[in-house]
Amino acid sequence: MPVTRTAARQAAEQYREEGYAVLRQFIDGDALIALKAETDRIYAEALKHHHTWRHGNLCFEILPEADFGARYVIQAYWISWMSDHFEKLRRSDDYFTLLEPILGRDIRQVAQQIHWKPPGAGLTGYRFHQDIRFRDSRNSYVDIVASTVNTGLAIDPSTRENGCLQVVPGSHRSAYLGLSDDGDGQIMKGLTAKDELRVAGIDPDSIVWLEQDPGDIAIWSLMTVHGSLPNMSRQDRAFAISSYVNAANTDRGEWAFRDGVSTPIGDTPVLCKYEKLHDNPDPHYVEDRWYA
Ligand SMILES: O=C(O)CCC(=O)C(=O)O
Ligand SMILES: [Fe+2]
Repeated sequence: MPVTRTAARQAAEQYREEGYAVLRQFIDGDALIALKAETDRIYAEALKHHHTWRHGNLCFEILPEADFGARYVIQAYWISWMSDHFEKLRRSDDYFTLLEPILGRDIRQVAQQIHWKPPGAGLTGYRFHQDIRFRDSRNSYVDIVASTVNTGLAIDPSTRENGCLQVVPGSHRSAYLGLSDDGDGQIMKGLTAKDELRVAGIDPDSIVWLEQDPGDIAIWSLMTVHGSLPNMSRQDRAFAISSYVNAANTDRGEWAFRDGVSTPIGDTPVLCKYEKLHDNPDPHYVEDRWYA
């Protein structure tokens, strides 16, 4: 069933009030089955690489067997470059219906990711943070917070056991809190201590666990405090994250909608949020062992 404008308006309203919302059954039926099959295909393709691999904006983040006993894929970036399915999904009518009440009719996309939490992989949690920490080039945007919305589509069930998203309602009104910036700032290493939240003025009891059935989509802002635990179950959690920006306020990102019209990616990748795109646009391995 297509997303209704009423449901999208309600989600936008909750997003403005609380900093997040969930729209249930954003994708269902055969479309959901096809999405799951395509996600499995991408995982298998990524798993052919022994280490993290990059080509333009396309990237597979690999945990190598040398360090983890088995090889795991934990993230893929900009799969539009290898998947016609995801290329069409990111600029589908349903996404436009969801985004228009928040961003208007001219929309670019600066992030397209799948996150997996393969059972046994260990490093599959995301400490609490605000996504603005991942926007290095803030000068490339006017009013970056109001111009951006992040979306997370559950492909597998996303549950307490396998590390669903957790959000702090109302935190989108706060300043940047510096959560998880200590040490090397890697958000996938370790867990957030409750005291770290308290020191930042957040009551750990206010955290909302956003369980999602496959096809449910969550939205949150660049300032909304959120995180997720590592997978403690035998069920993987594939989750498709896309970040969209009001195109009037940036020249970053791939076009998604021009005056509401779905717009495909061009022949070459454009600068999104990966700053080093033009340094080495050819296929290459990245062996930085950030997890060590
Ligand atoms: O996949 C998740 O659970 C959350 C990921 C996240 O918050 C991020 O990548 O910024
Ligand atoms: Fe995040």
